[in-house]
Amino acid sequence: MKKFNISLTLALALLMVVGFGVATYAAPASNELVIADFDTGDKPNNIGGDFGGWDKDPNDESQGTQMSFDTDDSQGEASGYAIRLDYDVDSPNPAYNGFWMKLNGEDATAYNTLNFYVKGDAKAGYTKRFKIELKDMTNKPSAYIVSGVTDQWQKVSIPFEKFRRIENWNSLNELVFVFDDINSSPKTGSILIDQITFSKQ
Ligand SMILES: [Ca+2]
Ligand SMILES: [Ca+2]
Repeated sequence: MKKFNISLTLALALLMVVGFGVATYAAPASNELVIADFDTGDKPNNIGGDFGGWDKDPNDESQGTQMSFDTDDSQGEASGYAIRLDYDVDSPNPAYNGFWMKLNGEDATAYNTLNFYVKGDAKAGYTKRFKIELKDMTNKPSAYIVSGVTDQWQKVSIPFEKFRRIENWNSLNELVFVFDDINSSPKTGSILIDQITFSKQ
């Protein structure tokens, strides 16, 4: 019996060490939630949401956004696969299109900043400006203009308070990237997006 007790004591001690190790590892509360890193090269995003390109008028072949996965060998967090958006708002008709991503009712109350990486494709050309819209479950779009895009990866961080029409941060519906014939210059080009996150700053 004594031997058993010693074994049990050792086992408990080992369990405590392992348990403590796990607890220590998990202790720093994550202050960043990855929404999409695209690194599987497939849908859905990291929180189970669908995404894709959208066109104002799918029957108008003179405009549209084609989404594809793009490998990128850049350093840093934006790596692996990224999303490539080949946009065309050069049309005789009013033109806007882009990229949508479902947020699946994500509760963002623990965070205060939307982040993503962006770069333009030097070969294809790219707009330095585009619009994003964030929507909660009421679906009222809160718009924000992203500017200063270059042909190098850069991190864009937008404080939540810029999205003025969001009422319920505990249940977000969708993030939308918009190319339109007002903000996009040139009117055809390619933008890459990667590592969409919420963070607490
Ligand atoms: Ca990536
Ligand atoms: Ca066109």
